[in-house]
Amino acid sequence: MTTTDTFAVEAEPYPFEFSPATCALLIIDMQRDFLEPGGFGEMLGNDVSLLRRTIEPNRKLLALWREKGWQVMHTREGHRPDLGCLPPAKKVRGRSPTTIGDPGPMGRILVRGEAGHDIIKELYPLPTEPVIDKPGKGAFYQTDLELVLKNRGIDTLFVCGVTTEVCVNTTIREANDRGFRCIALSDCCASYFPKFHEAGLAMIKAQGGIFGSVTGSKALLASLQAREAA
Ligand code: TIU
Repeated sequence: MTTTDTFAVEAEPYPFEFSPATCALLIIDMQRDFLEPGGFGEMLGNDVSLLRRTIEPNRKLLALWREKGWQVMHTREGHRPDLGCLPPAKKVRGRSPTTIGDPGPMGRILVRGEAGHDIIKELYPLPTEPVIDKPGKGAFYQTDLELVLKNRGIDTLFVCGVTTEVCVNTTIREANDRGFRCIALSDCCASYFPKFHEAGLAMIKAQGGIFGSVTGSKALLASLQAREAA
């Protein structure tokens, strides 16, 4: 691969071209707190099993990205142990008897360093893969993600993770405003509400791809294989 190599994948609303040298796989918040019982997701009243279908396609895509030597980054939503970065308005939202910072079966809920805050073992980051800790839903707010992307020469993001309409959507909107090209991988994203997953993807790709593009991991893998066979 040279830095000028370009690829294309079938996508909506039109084929998406990218150069591996300037793209990154950005995996959003695939944390135990969202995907396993006893964490933040369940505390909010959600059925966390609805997100688990994303694990296998993410695992396959991550394996391919690593094999090719392309760039990978991960994010985690969570707060400092002293809760200094937790807005009071976020702490009380949901009116749950247990809230962010309180003890749970996987440690203090949504707190950095606790078991529940960690990324699930199937997608565990390598030491060379930046992990961006974010206090909010968007991965750019109060983080150094933009600086890391700039320093690594990245202009295009393949975005996966949970949940589609919350942290994935917010991050893609933030990235789009900062001039990054985004494509969401539909089967690698999920919501606790299937209709919100569909709506979240529809909002990205509507109006000529107002925030970005959408494809599936199978289409992406197929296009890469076809390219190799050519
Ligand atoms: N609740 C919900 O759907 N999502 C979040 O709170 N955070 C993320 O999406 N990561």
